Amino acid sequence: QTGSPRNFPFRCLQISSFANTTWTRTDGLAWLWELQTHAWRNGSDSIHFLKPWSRGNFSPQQWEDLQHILGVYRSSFTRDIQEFAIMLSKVYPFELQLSAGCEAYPGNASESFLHVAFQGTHVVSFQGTYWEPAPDAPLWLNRAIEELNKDQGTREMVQSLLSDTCPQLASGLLEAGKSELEQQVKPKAWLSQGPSPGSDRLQLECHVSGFYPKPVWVMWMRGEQDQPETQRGDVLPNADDTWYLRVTLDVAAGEAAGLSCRVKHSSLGGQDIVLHWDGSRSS
Ligand code: ELG
Repeated sequence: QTGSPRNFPFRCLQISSFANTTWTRTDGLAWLWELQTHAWRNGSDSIHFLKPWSRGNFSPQQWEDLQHILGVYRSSFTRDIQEFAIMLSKVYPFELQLSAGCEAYPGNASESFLHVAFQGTHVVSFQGTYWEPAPDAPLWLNRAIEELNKDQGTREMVQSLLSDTCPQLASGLLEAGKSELEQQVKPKAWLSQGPSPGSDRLQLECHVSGFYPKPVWVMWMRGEQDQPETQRGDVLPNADDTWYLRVTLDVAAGEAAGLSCRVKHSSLGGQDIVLHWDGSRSS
C-alpha cells in the first residue's frame, strides 16, 4: 500500500501461570503490529528491548518510572490473585492472560483496550474507569470485580496508562520503527515431494519462506488454472520476523507434469514467483 495512512495496533500481553499455592510465574511481551518490541521475563526487573527503536520517544526516566509501576503491579497482582483463589476457592492450576494496548488514529484520536482471560476465556475488561465482567462471565467473578473496583488508586492508574502512556509510547514506537514495519521482504520458494498419500499418488509441496509482511497468496496451478485441491498450511513465524508457508497438492503420479506453484506477495511488485514441477524428479 503506498501512501495510504494505516494503523498499527500496539499490544501488551501478560501470561500468568498459577501452578499451586506457591508456584507462579508472570511473563510480559509487547508487539507493534507483527513485530515483537519488548519482553519482560518472570524473574527480571527490567523490560527487555528487542528492537533498536524499542525505546520509542520515552526518556530513560520515563522507562524507569514505567518499570517501577509494572514491578509493583506484578507482585501485587500475584498476591491479589492468590488471595482471590482462596476467597473464591479456585482450584489450581489456572492461567490468567491479559491483553492491553492501543491504536492511534489519524488526528489525535486513539483507542485503548484491556481484556482478561481466565483459563483461556474472556472474563473481565477495563471500560472507561471501571473493571467490568465479560457478557458471559461466570458469576463467581463478580465478587472479585467488586473488590477490584473499590481500589480507586489502581483504577486511576490503569486509566492513565491506557489513555495517556499507551498512545504516547505507541506513537513514538511507530515513528521510530516505521521503516521496519513497512519494509517489504521477498519470499524464497522451492518445491519438494512429500510423503506418498497412496499408491500411484504424489504429494507436491511448495515452500515459501522469508517474506514480510504476512499476507501472501500461494496456489498450485495448471497453466493459468488454479488447482482448488491446493491445501494451505498455517503461516508460521521464522525467528527473524519473517514468515513461512507450505502449500501442498495431492495428485495422481501421471498428472504431476505441467503443474506449477505460483506465489503472489506485496514485495514482488506483481512479478509473481512461478516454479514448475519437474516431472523427472518423481514417480
Ligand atoms: N495496583 C497496588 O490487575 C494492567 C496494568 C495495571 C497497572 C496498575 C498498577 C496499579 C497497582 O499496582 C496494586 O495498589 C496500591 O498501590 C497503588 C500505588 O502503587 C495505589 O495507591 C492503589 O490505590 C493501592 O491499592 C493493586 O494491588 C492491584 O490490585 C494489583 C492488581 C490489579 C489487577 N487485578 C486483576 C484481578 C486483574 C484481572 C483480573 C483480576 C481478577 C481475576 C480473579 C481470578 C481468580
